[in-house]
Amino acid sequence: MFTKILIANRGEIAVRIMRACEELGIETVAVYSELDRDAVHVKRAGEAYLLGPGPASESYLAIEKIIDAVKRSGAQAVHPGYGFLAENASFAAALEEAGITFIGPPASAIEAMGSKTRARELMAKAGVPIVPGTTEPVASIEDARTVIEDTIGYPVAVKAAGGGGGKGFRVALDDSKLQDAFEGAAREGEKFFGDATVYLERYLPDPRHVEVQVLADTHGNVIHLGERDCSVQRRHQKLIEEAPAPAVDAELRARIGKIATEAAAAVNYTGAGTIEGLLQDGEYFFLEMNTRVQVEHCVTEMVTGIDIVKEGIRVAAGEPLSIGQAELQLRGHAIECRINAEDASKNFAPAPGSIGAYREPAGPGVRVDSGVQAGSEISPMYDPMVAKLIVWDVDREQATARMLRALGEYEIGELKTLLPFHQALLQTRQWHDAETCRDLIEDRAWLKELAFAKPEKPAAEGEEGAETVQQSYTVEVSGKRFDVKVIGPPLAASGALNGAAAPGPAGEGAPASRRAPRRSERSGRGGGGGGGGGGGDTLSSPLQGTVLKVAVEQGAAVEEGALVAVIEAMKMENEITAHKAGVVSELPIAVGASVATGDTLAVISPAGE
Ligand code: MV4
Repeated sequence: MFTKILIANRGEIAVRIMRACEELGIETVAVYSELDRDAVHVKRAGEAYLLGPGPASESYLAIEKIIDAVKRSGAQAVHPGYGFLAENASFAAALEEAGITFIGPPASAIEAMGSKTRARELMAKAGVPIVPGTTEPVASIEDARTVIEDTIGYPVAVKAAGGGGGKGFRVALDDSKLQDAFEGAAREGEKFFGDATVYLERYLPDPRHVEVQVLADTHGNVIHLGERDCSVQRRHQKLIEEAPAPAVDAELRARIGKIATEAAAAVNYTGAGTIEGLLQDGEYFFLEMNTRVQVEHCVTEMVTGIDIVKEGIRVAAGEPLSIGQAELQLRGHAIECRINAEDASKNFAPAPGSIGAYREPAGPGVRVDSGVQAGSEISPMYDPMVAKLIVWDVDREQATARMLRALGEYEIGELKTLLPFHQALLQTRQWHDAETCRDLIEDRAWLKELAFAKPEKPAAEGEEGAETVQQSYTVEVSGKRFDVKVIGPPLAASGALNGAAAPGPAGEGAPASRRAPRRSERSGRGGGGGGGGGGGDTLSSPLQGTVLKVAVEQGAAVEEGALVAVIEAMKMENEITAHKAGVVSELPIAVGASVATGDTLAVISPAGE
C-alpha cells in the first residue's frame, strides 16, 4: 500500500479523499492555488504545495507543477478527484512516465471513453445497447440530413464527440431546426474540447438519467454497486441524486448491472467508474462512461456500505477489491442534494461570496461532504458547489423527510445557496411521485417564488409605507420562548438585539432562531424579485463574469423575460433576461468584456419614451 498520496484537487472532494487516506494510514499532500491559501483542504493535509495563481490553467490544471509537487513531497500516487485533470489521458500517461501511480483507470481507457463516438462504437461491438444513432462522426449538415431521413428520424439529438455531461448537446425537433442544432453543437465542441466533430442520436422525449457504479481491479474482478437516478438536473448540472433509482427493480438492476460491467471490461477498466445511461419505458441505453469517481458516489456508499474512494486506492495499489458481487447487498434509500452557491430564483445564477456563520446538520443518517467553514470564500473562479448533503433512511419517503429535516438544520450565513430550492422541491407532488421534475426546474414562476429576501432596510423617503419593515425576534415570556415578527417602523437597535442582520431567505430571517422555515413563512418569500437585480429601468449583472453573447441591440423592443445577454461565470453559461418589457435605451456591454456584480448590463426604458 502507498504511504503518501498527493490529491490533485480542491474543495469537498479533496477532503473526501484525505478522509479515505487517513483511514488507510496513508499520509496526504494537498496542492493549492493562491486563492485557496486558507482553504479547508489545505489545512487538513499533512503537507501542502502552492501551485500558482487562481486560474485553473496556472494551478489545478498545471501538469508540470503538480508532478513537481509529487516529487518534492515523495508521494507515490496521485488522486485526481473529479473535474480538473481527472479525465485527462495525457496527465495519467505523464504520471506513469514519471513512475508515479495515477489513482484511476489506464490512460487507454480514459482515451477510449473520452471520444464519445469511439466509445459508442466500442460499446456497440461489445454488445452494449447504445442510444440509436451514428457511431461515426457526421461531417456535414447534408450528411446529417441523409442519416436522419434514412434511419434516425426526428426529433434528433446532435452531440459533440469530445463532449460529455451535456456540453455540446442540441436537439432538433424537425428539419428547420437542424442547422442551428448542428452548428451549435459543433461550436460548443470546439470551444470546450477543441473538437468540432458531432454525431447524432435519436432524441428520447422523457428518459430518466440512470447510471451504474462499477469497480474493477487488476485481478480481473469487475463488479457493479447498483444504480443511481440523477434525473433532477438543470442545464445538465445534476442537482439531486438518489439510490436506488425509483424506476429500477431487482430484475432491471441485474440487467443494467451486467451491461455496465461488460462496458467496463470492454476497455480493460480499473478503479471506480460510472456507466451513464438513459432509461425509457424499461429500455436501457448506454450514454457515456465517466472514468473517475463522481460527485454523487456518496449515495451508493450509503446504500451499499462500500467506501468507493478506498476501493479505488486499493485497486491502484494492486490489491484485489475487498468485496465480490455475490456479497453485495443494497439497504434502504439515500438522497444527495448539491448545495451550490447559486440563486435558483434568478435562473440559477452563480452567487459567489463569503460564508458568514456556518453550521452543518447532523444526527441519524446524515452525511455532509464539504470543503468549507465559517469565513470561507466561494470564488467565481471555481465550481459553485459548496457542499453535498446526503441522507440515508429505510425508504424513499423517510429519506425525503430526513433530508428536509437536515436542510432545515443547515446554516450557511450570508451566502445564497440552493438550500431553499431543495426544501421547496422535495415538498412537491412531482418529487413525491418520483417524476424527473423537468417541468418544475424550467418553471420561471415557480423558481421566482424562491427569491431571497432583500436585507431589511427602510425604503426611500416619500414612498408609500416607506417606514414599515418586518423584523423577526426571539422573545421569552414567563420563561417560554417565542419567535415573533414585528411589523412597523425600523428599530435602530435591531443590530444589537439580533447580531448583524443576516440577509438570507426570508424563512431564515430570524438569526436568533435557526430552525427550518415553516410552510406559512415560506410564502412570505419573494422580497428579492427575479431577473437581473438593480432598480427601475436598470438591468444590472447578478454575477461577475465574462460576456459571451449580447442578444439584443440598442433601441430594440424587448418583452419581459427575453434573453439580453449570456455571461460565463464559474464555468457556466448564464442567461440574463429582461426584468421588464420596454426598449433597450442603453447597452454598455460587449462580447468578451468582463462585468462585475451590480454593473449595468442594459437600461430598459418604458416603450414610447
Ligand atoms: C439525451 C436525452 C434525450 N435523448 N440524449 C445528456 C447528458 C445528460 N446530462 C442528460 N442528457 C440527455 N441526453 C438523447 N439521445 C436527454 C438528456 C437529458 C436528460 C435525461 C434524463 C433526465 C434528465 C435530463 C435532462 C436534460 C437532458
